[in-house]
Amino acid sequence: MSIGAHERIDGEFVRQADVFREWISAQPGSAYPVAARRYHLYVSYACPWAHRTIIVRALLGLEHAIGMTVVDPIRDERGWAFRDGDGHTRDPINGFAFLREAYLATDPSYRGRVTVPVLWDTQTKRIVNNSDDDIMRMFETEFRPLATHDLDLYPAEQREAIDRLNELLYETLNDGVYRAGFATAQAAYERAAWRVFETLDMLEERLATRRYLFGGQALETDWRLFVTLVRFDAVYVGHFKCNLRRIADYPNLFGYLRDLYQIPKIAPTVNFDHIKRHYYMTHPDINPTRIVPIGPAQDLTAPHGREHLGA
Ligand SMILES: N[C@@H](CCC(=O)N[C@@H](CS)C(=O)NCC(=O)O)C(=O)O
Repeated sequence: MSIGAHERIDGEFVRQADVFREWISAQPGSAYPVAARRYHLYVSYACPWAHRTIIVRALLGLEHAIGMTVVDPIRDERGWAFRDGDGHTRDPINGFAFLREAYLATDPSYRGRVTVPVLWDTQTKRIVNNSDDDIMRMFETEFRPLATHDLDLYPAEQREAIDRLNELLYETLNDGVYRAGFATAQAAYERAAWRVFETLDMLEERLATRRYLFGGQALETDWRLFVTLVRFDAVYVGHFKCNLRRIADYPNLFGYLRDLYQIPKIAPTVNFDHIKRHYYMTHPDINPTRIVPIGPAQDLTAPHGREHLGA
């Protein structure tokens, strides 16, 4: 299957671990020093993990310091490709035709999956990091001096709580929807799908009294959650069979999704055309006809009514 990773145990989907995990740092003597215009981000608007890095770059106003190139959402057996099209372009940095070339330039013996996001170093001409967790954190912390918008998405006093909730959300929801969608056995699917909704139910309650997950300001965890919520009704309900409820059926979660969507600079990072075409057209085992559904009819710009919920 041409999906995101993977061995399978009992019909269960297991995501490949990230391979390149070098750290860009402001520390003197760092092999990868923080510098404007040295690093370049290769992303897909379709991919939730890449989407997180796009969001953090935008929120901090790092666009001037870190370039970004978007791949074609349609991926065939050759993998992610750079082509001119609606919302995606050729690679202006290296002239690569395929993202695979970045992986092979970094490690000629690389045989793993070629995934987005990728943070490329234009100086050493190799991938520094291909983990969305690391890339987000480096942008949030190491690159903060270069940010044009001063924003702390990972406040020191909340780090433990953030890390804890991130882990639960990743296991049950961010990756949980994939475990449901890519399961090849009924039991594995059901296990994953029930957990998705247990977590959504828990979040619905949590967001009844708090505007964002940790109070009055959206932090890293909110954005990690957002990328899954924004794809949920458009893709995960149908394509991944997570159809117990839609986000639109959860009043608090749906309001919260609209609230986050309406934060300045976020809406342009959400490309439903790329999202829908990518999932429905590049998982032939799940959707062999490659037909892209017309819905849902949803207005994320409608009033969210959550301003009164403070901390
Ligand atoms: N763990 C990775 C996940 C990245 C990932 O799995 N990306 C998917 C797209 S959503 C991908 O590029 N898959 C390509 C493939 O498996 O061929 C991260 O931290 O960024």
